[in-house]
Amino acid sequence: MRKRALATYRQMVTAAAAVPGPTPDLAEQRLARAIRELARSSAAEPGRTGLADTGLADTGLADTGPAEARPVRPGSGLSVGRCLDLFGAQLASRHLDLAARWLRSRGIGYYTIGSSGHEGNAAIAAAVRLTDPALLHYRSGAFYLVRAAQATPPRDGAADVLLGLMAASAEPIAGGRHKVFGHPELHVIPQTSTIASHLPRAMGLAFSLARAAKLGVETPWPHDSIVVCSFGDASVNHSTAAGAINAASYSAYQGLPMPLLLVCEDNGLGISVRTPAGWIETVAARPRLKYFSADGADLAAVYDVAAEAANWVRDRRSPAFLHVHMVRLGGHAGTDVESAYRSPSQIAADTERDPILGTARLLVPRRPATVAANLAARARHADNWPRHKVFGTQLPEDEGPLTLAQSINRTLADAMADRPGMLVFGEDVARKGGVYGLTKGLLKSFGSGRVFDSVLDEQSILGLALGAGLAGLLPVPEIQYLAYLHNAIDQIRGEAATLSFFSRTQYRNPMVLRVPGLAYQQGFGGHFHNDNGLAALRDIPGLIVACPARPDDAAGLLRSCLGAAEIDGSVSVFLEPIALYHERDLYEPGDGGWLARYEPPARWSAAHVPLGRARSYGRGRDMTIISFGNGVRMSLRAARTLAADGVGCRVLDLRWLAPLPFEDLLRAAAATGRVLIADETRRTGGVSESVITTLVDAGFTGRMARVASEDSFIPLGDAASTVLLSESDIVDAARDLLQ
Ligand SMILES: Cc1ncc(C[n+]2csc(CCOP(=O)(O)OP(=O)(O)O)c2C)c(N)n1
Repeated sequence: MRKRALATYRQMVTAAAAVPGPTPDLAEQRLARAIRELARSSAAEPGRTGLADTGLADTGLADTGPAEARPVRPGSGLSVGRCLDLFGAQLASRHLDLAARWLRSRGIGYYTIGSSGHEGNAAIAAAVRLTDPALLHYRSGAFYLVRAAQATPPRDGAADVLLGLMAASAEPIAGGRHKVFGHPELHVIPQTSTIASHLPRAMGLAFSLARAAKLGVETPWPHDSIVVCSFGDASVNHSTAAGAINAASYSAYQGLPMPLLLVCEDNGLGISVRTPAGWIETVAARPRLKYFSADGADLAAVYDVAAEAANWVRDRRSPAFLHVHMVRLGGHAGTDVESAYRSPSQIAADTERDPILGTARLLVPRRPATVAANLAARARHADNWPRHKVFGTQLPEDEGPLTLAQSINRTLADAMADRPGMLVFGEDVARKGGVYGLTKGLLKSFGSGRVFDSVLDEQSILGLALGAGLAGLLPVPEIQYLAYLHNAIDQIRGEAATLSFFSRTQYRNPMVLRVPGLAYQQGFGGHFHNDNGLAALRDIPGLIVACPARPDDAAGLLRSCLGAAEIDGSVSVFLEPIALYHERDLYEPGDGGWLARYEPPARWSAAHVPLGRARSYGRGRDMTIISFGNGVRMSLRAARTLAADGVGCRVLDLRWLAPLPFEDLLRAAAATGRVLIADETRRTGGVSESVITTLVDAGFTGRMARVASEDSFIPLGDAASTVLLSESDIVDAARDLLQ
């Protein structure tokens, strides 16, 4: 999939670079140069430009053959193959928006109003005919690209658009006079930037197509054409739109033919002004104007509804109003500072409805459920579980506050009670119940067929898990200490993480690997029992690394990892901070601040910890301390010390170390503009390197500092504290950062 997207993009830029022109003018020369650069940068580092990296795994759907003819969703008229083509157009349109800003930043592009968030209009182009005249909204990049591809021979629509952005004289419709979507061969009639001013003409054209046919006068369009006219939601209030909609309805009411498909691309905003909820529906509620609506993030729905609406207009020669719910991504235009009038949560909510991701989800096979839905379904069946057989008369939710170790133990037991195929195995996990008691009682409850001591060989433990996952079981192996994972890590790197990738998702080996690790065991055990190196895990593509700090998070994170394994075949490493296993207190001895109650099944869905969501403590406005694992408790204690100095901190527990919780991280950093990362892993190759890089890449301009453990193995005895991050390191660094 990604390859295909990249190919589309490269094709697009190479073709644009080769746009012919008898005497290339300066703009064209600049364009060619700009595009060559763009092509080079995107080819070299697609992720860095943000142009081609959709974060999608290869789905295997790029195959040709019968699979492409199947509906992309049962009951939809959109085939997989067509959907892939439209997805290419959607991506190319998004790239064009990015290219517009890129060109602008170099002073060689002159227009940055984009189509981002509106790419669902690709399906509208697919649902009507090439020969249906179209008068388009200025966010119709994807529509235009689909149309261009429909021409014989296909046109390179991306090149047309790029030339328009650069005001090049070779631009095919306006000759560089303005950036418009238009081309006679594509039957796209160009529009000016005066919003809604094209609606009266569209109405007039629909009327005239029918009238010309009646009069026996030839037009450039077949007699059964329909007119497609798209516009924004704020634009419907303009008197030109109101007049045209009224005239269309009025004509139809009188029984006159009016083959007009009005398409309102509703993103809820007109620059900064919100369209009241329900307003568009009232505008469209006109006599003889048939109303249709679709979710613009759902390409199959847009296609099906647009096809139905187009057929309705074509067959009856009567107007229809297609209301498509879009989002606007990246502001109104390149110059627009959206944060001045929209809250971060509103902006973030729109990104959740990104149509590109919507199409990607459509194309990714075997996505029957989300982890949240999986949890909700399990909660519904909770009454039927043999929970009392496992827990006796006292269910874990009635036990009172639990430690991290107890919480993990109860979560494992609950998960096993509900999943007959779940296995727990590793060194000493069965009879002994684990070195730290984490698997205590499981053998008794579930028997030796499901809970067993393995051979003393980490490679075999992981091999067993790989085979179990392949066979349809849900393996939850344990590697006794993080340091001992390394002698077998290729089973994770070279086998577990790659099977799905190299088999194009035809095979998978779901697994949740529990690994007690990290340091702070008061000098006991030295490096091999205090390993704080995670780089080897964080570097494995697709591997999920979860690290709970608190008992309640441990339960939520573990359930999410199990759910992801079941649903997606994910491989997760569940890294348990040994030093926090039996910790009870946060600030003072006996305060019980590090204990938490166990959630009953009915609350699992509400207490769900989605992959990629961090946890925030406090609302201080002076500084954000970002941490994980043992660092969370130290940071909370440091925050209390700093509060006594009058410094307000908030603490962010990353919880997920791979992939990092990108958006929560940025939000927490932006909330104070001052970030301290408290990282118990090593300064080199540790987690804080990635956190800093993430912030820098995202354009965070506030102050940043980090404290981490030394680049050292961890010695025995008191010497351990000389290399490990300490609470006082955090307090000192915070004070320095405030200077
Ligand atoms: C007649 C007219 N008045 C003002 C403008 C300035 N303007 C450009 S876009 C826009 C908002 C249009 O919003 P909407 O119709 O919802 O489309 P969207 O940009 O949200 O897709 C305005 C006010 C214009 N182009 N034309």
